[in-house]
Amino acid sequence: MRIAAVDVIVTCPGRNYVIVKITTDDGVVGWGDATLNGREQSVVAYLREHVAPLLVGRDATRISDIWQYLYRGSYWRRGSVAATAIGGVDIALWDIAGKVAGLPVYRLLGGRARDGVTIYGHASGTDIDGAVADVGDFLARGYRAVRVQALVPGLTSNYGLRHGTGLTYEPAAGELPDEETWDSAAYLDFVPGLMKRVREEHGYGFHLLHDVHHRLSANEAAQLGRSLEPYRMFWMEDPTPAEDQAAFRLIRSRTTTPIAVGEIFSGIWDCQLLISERLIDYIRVAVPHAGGITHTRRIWDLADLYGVRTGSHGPGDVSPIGIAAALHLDLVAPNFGIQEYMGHLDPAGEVFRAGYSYGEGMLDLGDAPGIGVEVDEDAAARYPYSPKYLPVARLADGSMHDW
Ligand code: EZ4
Ligand code: CO
Repeated sequence: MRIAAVDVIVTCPGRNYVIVKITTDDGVVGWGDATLNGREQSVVAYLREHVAPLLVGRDATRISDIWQYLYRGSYWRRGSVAATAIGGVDIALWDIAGKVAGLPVYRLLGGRARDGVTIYGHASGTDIDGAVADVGDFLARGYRAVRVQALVPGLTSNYGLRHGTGLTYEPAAGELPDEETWDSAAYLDFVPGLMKRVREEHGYGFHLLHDVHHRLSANEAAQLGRSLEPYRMFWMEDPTPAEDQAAFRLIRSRTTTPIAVGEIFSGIWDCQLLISERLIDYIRVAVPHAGGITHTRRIWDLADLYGVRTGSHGPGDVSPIGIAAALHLDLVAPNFGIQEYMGHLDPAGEVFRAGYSYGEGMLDLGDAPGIGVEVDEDAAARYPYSPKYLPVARLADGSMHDW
C-alpha cells in the first residue's frame, strides 16, 4: 500500500485549520491535523514544499520509519513548524492503518485502559462573580474538572476570557495582533481570592485548574503556587516561560501546587529534563504539535517512568482530528491524567464529522475505524483561510511581556 498523494487543505470554519489528506494507491484516505495557530501557512509550506514530495510512492504502513525519515532525515529538524507537519502526516497514517485494519486506532495501540476520557472545560469571567457562575454552569453540565480564568482588575483584557458563547478568544480579529496589557503584581494579588471564592461557592468535589500562560518569573510562580495551596489545585499550568527549565527546580522546591507544562513543546527532548527531574506533574504536549501519535506515545511512556501524568493540550485551535488523535492515546495510556477540551465553533461541525461524543464530563470514541473523523472537502472550501494572529502582551510602560 503506497502513498499516492499528499494534499493540504486550509480552512476557516470559525478559525483556521490545516488538514493533511493522504491517499493511498488503493484509494484509502487518511486525515491529519497540522494546525499551528497563527502560523498556519508556515506548516502548509513545509508540508507542500518539503514533505509531500518525500512521501509519494512510500509504503504507507511504515509509520515508524516515515516518522524517523521526516525527523532524522531533516538536518533542520527542531521546532513547532516541523513537528506539526510531521504530526499531521503521522495522524493521517494512523488513520489509514486503522481503516485498513477495520479497527479504531486505540485498538491498534493496545485497547481501552478506561471507559472514557475525563476532560476539563474552560470557565471564565470578567469578574469573580462571573467566573464563579461560569464554573457552576460547567458543573451543572456534568464536568468534573474546570479551568478558571478571570479578568485581573486594572487590566482591560487578558488571556483566557471567553466572549459570549464563542470560543474564539485567542486569535485577534484584526490583521495585526491584539495588544493586551499585563501586570504580574496585580495578577498575584487577584488569583488567590478568585480560587477561594470558587471553592467557597462550589466546594472541593471537582478538579480546579488554572493557566498562568507563561507570565511569571520563577519566584513569582513559587509565590502563586504557595498562595493557591489551600484551594487544592489540580494544576497550575505554564507558570513561567519554559525555555528556562532550571527555573522549575526553584518553583518545585517551594510549592506543592501541581505543575503542568508542555503545550508549546515539540518533542521528547523538550520534555526530558522536566520529566526526569520530576519537576512537573503533568506533561501537556498537543498531539499534532509533538509529532503526532507515534512521538507523543514515547513522551508519555517516558513520563510514566517518573510518575508524571498526561494532560494533553486541547484548545479550539487543535482541530477535531487532533482532539480525536489525543483521545485514542488517552484511552490507552496507563498514566493518563486529564484531557483539555474547549470544543469547536458550530461551522467546524460542517467540515469535520467527528465520531467522539460527550457524556458526564467525559469524551468517548466510538468504534469507527481509524481516527474516526471525516472531512467534508466541499464544506472546507466554503470557509477560506483568513489570516489571524495570536495577541501580544505589554506592561504598562510599553515593554513587551510573554503572552
Ligand atoms: O493559548 O492554544 O491551555 N490552553 C492554552 C491555549 C493556547 C492556544 C494557543 O494557540 O494555553 O488557549
Ligand atoms: Co495553556
